[in-house]
Amino acid sequence: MSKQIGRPNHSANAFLETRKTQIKHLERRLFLRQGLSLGALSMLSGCDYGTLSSNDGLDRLLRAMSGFNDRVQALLFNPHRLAPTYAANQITKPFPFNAFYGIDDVPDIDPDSWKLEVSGLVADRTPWSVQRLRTLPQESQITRLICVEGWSAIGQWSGVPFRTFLKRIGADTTARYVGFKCADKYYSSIDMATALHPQTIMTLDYGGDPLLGAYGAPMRLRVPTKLGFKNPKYIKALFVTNTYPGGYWEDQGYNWFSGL
Ligand SMILES: Nc1nc2c(c(=O)[nH]1)N[C@H]1C(S)=C(S)[C@@H](COP(=O)(O)O)O[C@H]1N2
Ligand SMILES: [Mo]
Repeated sequence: MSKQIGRPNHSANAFLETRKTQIKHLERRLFLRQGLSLGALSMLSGCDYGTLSSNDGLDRLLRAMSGFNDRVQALLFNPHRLAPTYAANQITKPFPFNAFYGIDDVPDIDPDSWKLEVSGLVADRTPWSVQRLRTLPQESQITRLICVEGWSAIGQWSGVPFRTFLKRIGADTTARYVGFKCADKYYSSIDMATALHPQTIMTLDYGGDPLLGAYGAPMRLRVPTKLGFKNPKYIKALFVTNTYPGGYWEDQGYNWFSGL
């Protein structure tokens, strides 16, 4: 490597920090303008636009774009901004059901024997029963669930604020992701900032009564700052990790962050 001329060598770290800030600003500008060209994206994502002839190349580019989008959305996410809340008389009745299969195939879980498994970067891996989750502080919210399929509905979900739970199990809240495994083979994951958001709730009740089977009994995550598919139902296990866990729809090309 040739000797650098003209750059003060004491400030390599400061230089890198400035560079990172510049990149953040650039990403933000590009995102706000929504005018990012394919060429610019392929440069940023390290894909060679010139060899974009194969499906494989396109696939890689699209994945890189989505990853890029995730990073920009994570940068823009304001952990203190609350999703809108509504009045009780605005609740949608009946609340719609949605899953990747029909309502006749929803998993039938016995809430009395159900246990939530906890693993990964947490201090306490003891499984949780519904009764024990109910001993933790509960909160209630009336918010809107928005599905990418083009419908939305207002409902009332209550349960344990997820950040209360994460603190209680000694989760490493500097980790990047929380992943979820569901009883119906569905799976998903969220970023830690969203996991710690005050409106992210481990839902046990809907409309003041225990959650019904179709809506994710005995426990589903309610995340009003994200699209519906990032609200896993029938959760049987969760884990804290730095390894990207993906998700059922996310792995089929839906944008992973999907913030609102
Ligand atoms: N376990 C599980 N969770 C899931 C799904 C699913 O198929 N299985 N579908 C997701 C989608 S796409 C949406 S829109 C919401 C629907 O929640 P609802 O049935 O309470 O309306 O659940 C999400 N969580
Ligand atoms: Mo959805």
